[in-house]
Amino acid sequence: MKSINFIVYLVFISVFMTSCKDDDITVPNIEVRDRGEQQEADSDSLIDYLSSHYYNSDFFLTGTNHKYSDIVITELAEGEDVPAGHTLLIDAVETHTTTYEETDYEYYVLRLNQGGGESPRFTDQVRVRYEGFLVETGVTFDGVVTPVDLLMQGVGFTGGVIRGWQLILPQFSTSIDFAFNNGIVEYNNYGLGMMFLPSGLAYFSGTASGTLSAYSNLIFKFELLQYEEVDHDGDGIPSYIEDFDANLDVLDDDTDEDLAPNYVDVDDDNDGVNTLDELMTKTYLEDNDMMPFSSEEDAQDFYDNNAASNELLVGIELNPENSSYIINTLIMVDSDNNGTPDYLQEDISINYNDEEEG
Ligand SMILES: [Ca+2]
Ligand SMILES: [Ca+2]
Ligand SMILES: [Ca+2]
Ligand SMILES: [Ca+2]
Repeated sequence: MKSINFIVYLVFISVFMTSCKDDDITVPNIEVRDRGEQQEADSDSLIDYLSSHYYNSDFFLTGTNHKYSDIVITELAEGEDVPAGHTLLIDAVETHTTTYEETDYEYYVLRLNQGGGESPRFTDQVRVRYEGFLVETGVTFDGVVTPVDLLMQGVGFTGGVIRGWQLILPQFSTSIDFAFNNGIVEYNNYGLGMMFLPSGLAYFSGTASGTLSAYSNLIFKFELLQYEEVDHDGDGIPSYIEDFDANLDVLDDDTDEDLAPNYVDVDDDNDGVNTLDELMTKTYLEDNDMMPFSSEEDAQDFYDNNAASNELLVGIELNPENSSYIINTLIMVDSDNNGTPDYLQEDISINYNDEEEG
């Protein structure tokens, strides 16, 4: 199921909101540790955990709709063999590496179901169910039974998830579809897994809640149910594309160096024409054989097979006049063909929404 609805966050007020709450909370003096040294200790602790705990692997051999609560983790007792139908975590997890805050990290993923839908980008909003617990004590510190929508990329102090989630959820896919059963949404074939995170990809020296101490290594069981593409500044360019250097960080892309990163900048090249006006709108009423789109799926298929690489899907909507479907897109025009689209090039300022010029 393709997510075609953009979510637009108008963030200009919240960007400048400071977190007033900080004044109300007594923040203990937390020693700021070296990330590299902390990672060495965290890596040992995670490997210890994965080598001494097993899960009910046979349960997940068939079926695509298991719950995160079906995952049972058990500590291996002294001298015990892993029971039949179970697998030691260290023999089942994928090991991934990443560099974050100039530190090399390893994190681990247990992939129980990939999911039949599409994968979110690190800037999108995800609908998840999850439970988080501590490597050290096994104590649950966070979790939801009812699906919750989370904005993965925050703005200022608003929204955002830990780095581990930004890295791992895009490696899974959402549900392929869903049905209503007695008023309850039942998702079908969604991403299901676990993640094992060093503190440096979690809260590091900060904390999320009272039960969580600084420098905690965290484990999450999760279900990735749905996602929606997010365009934080509503300028027509989805936020993941505003990560222009594609390094999975939107904070270091600021074309016009006005200190507002592109993903929260409505005029990315500061040429006086808003980004949205530097994009050309395009509408498809019918396919190449001049047949109107009779269904949303037809229209989506046409877009998937025919869209140009500089073309963004805005939406597919019903044409009330003839009950066919219309595809609306935006073109990131590059007038001088120099590889830089107009909206990022200060010396080109064509306004496609201005009828005088357009
Ligand atoms: Ca945008
Ligand atoms: Ca922008
Ligand atoms: Ca501009
Ligand atoms: Ca150009």
